[in-house]
Amino acid sequence: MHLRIINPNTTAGMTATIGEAARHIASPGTRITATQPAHGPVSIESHFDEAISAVGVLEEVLAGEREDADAYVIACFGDPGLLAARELTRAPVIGIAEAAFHMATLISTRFSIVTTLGRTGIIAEHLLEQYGFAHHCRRVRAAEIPVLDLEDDGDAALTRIIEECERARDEDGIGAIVLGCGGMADLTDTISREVGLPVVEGVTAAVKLAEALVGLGLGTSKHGDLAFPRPKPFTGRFEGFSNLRPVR
Ligand code: 5HY
Repeated sequence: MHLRIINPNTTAGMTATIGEAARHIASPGTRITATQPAHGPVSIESHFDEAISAVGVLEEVLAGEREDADAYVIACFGDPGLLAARELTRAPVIGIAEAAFHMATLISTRFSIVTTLGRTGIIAEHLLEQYGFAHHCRRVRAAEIPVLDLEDDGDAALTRIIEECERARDEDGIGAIVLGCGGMADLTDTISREVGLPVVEGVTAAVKLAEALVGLGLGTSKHGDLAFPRPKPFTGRFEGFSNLRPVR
């Protein structure tokens, strides 16, 4: 199968980290394309960043439709554009937050999230409510590191993340930790070893869920709200979205 993993921010180094983690965990028959939008924020750390990045996610899904992608992963912990992306394809589209929440509840009754900046914690809280996992999550914590510190100052960022994970382990009454950033995709084993708890990371969780859905012959339902968007003119910078038709 062909899996298109979309890093919604425009930092190619983070896309490479995400792609490498995905390829490491993917089954032999899974071909991974890791990509990011040509336009958008270099990192996603606010509601504004999320909103802008969603357009790039949708453009990447449309590109994937032309390249016969069998499934998509949206590799940002805010799952930007997830439902809109599902409207554009019959393939499965999985957000890394949703994937991580599902996986965490299969191995523990309670988990905490450790993300980057505290100001984005509300986005994870909204997703927990939206997806129905709020009562499983004890706390959304933050290492208080800018997202790109994961690329630019990795050792110091890792230390901060481990310290917050240790506080979660000791204070939150949990059985597992969810990492709250696509840029943490390569840190799972190190953190789990240091902290002594199972660590669930969204990119790798989403890759395995995508493989499972494709293997089961399941894709995005076109009955109801995730049907293809009604074709219509779009104006200005979005003129290219005019009269969209399903590619397949
Ligand atoms: C992410 N931002 O996964 C989120 C992390 C966050 O650029 N990639 C980003 O804090 O929401």
